[in-house]
Amino acid sequence: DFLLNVISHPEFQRGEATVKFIDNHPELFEMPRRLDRGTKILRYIAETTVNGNDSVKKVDPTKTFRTPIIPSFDKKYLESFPKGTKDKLNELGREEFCKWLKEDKAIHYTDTTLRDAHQSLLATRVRPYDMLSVTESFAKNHPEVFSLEVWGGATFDVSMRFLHEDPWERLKNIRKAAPNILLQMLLRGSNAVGYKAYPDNLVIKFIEEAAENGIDIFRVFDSLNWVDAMKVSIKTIRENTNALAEACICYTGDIITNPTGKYNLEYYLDLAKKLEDEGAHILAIKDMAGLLRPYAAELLISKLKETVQIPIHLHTHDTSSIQSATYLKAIEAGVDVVDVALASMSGLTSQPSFNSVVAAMEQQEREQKIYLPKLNEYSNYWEDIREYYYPFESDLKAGTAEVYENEIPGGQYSNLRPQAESLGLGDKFQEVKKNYAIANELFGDLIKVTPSSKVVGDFALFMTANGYTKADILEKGETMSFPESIKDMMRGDLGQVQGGFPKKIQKIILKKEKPFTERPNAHLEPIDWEKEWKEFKKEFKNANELDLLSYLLYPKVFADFYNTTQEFGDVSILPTKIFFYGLQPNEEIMVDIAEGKTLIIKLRSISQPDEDGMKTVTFDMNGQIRRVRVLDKS
Ligand code: 3PY
Ligand code: ZN
Repeated sequence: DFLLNVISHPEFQRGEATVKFIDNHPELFEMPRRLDRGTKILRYIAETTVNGNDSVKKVDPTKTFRTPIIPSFDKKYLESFPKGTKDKLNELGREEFCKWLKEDKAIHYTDTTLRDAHQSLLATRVRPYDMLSVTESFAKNHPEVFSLEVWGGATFDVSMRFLHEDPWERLKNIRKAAPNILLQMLLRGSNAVGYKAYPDNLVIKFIEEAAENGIDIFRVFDSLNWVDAMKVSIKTIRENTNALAEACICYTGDIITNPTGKYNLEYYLDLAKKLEDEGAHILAIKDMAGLLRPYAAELLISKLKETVQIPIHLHTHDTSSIQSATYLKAIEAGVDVVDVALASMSGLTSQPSFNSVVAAMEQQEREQKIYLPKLNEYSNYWEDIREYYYPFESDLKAGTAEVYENEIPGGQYSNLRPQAESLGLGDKFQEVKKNYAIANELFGDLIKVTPSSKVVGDFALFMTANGYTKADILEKGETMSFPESIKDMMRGDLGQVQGGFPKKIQKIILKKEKPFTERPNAHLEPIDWEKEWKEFKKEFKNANELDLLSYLLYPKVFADFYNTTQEFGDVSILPTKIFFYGLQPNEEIMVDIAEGKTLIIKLRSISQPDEDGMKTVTFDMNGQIRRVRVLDKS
């Protein structure tokens, strides 16, 4: 093992390892302690069986699950993959690829099932275990899909924080399972995959590594539509990687019913032109709250087509339930790609249904030929998988036109209620939504998307919890102390907004503090890589260079994840049902802990707690009795 550590070390691979290498990297030469993965994973199962999974609030003990069926694929693709968009990009290069995309008459689809769909429906909890079971089959049956959105947004954080998994491993494994289709991620510009600005050289390194490990399309946005904050990302993608830079205009308001408002048609056309001038390969319309109504889409897309030369990719959320009509209008107006999710993972706060849009387009001029019965099998797979995640379902049952008033993004909508509940405001959710709109007005009508949407949400909760009205804030705000996130935004930590923040509210919130006016990243010390790496390795001996990036983005979350992994091993190998709910008495599972090494684990019994509150959990593991003692926390 240690030899492998040495030869896979980046310095060694770059051929920079000199005789000093051994002195500089003593950690690589420590003989690894014999890790008993079996024991570690048993400890996780015992712990979860006795105490449950920390992040699962309500468990239904009567819940049963179906066995998901993985759709079959043609035997001729046993060893190989049919050619897809990834092959096309490799063949044509970026410029020609974009030309092809723009000229191709057929409408193209991005499948968001593995990222935004579950971020918006299931609190981002879908595990790679369930993705990887089906991705190879999907890539073999549906190479005509334009791209798979699989990474970024909240997945990076949630992967470590709640799933105890390495986000980089997720990416690498999906890449392997779908080498023929473009993989796409959502990048929050200068906030990367976090909630605040990071030093430029961290964002740059993050992009380089994301591309290196599998990302082909970076969808870049800024939470205030501030182009300055997106420049570093766009330039890095163009110059340091072979990936496509897809830059976003985040859509809010309504260009038809409010044509003279702040976010009018001219505003978007101007923004789109700027992004094209910055070097975007593709323009995305990121309609994070699902506010782009059908006729507005027709108007916006047809005008954008006259304004920019690059292909246009439309993203929306179906919170109102009318967004497939928006897609039809957009398709008629010439949009090149639309974002959809497999039927059972679509609708409401997620994207419109892939399957139904495909059906709607059958035999129409812009049809993309996709074999619908097969596509439906994947929806069935996810319908069964989705059941494992039932504690994370939101209780939104039908589309709502209220979203046009509150403008809450899809991903936030399903999160805001549990957040309100956790603050004891469960009964006041209607008020929270109203206050969300009021907070937005107070801040001067913002683009609301992570992280600016979080600030507006925090303020809405703050107002609701304290019973404050708009007038209270404006008249008595001088004496109030506000949540940190609000102060950060007013100070300029998320960047600048068109026309600036309203002076009055800025003063009320910041009191005597002076806001700044340039990019937040400009204030941040660049990362000193050598120094950081050395310090990092002192604390996290088994970590690698990608882990350092995870740590720099999320220090505390990474440390917790690292420690959990040291204690329980790699929990990504556990089936989802076991990961969340543990084992039932006499239930037996097979766990592949390494290539060709399978554990057969059966739960035999759980004792009553002893006087120290410890329970003994008894398993059969590959025919041997194993006991694990667990503190009963109930
Ligand atoms: C994210 O930033 O995670 C989003 O999905 C924003 O829409
Ligand atoms: Zn989205």
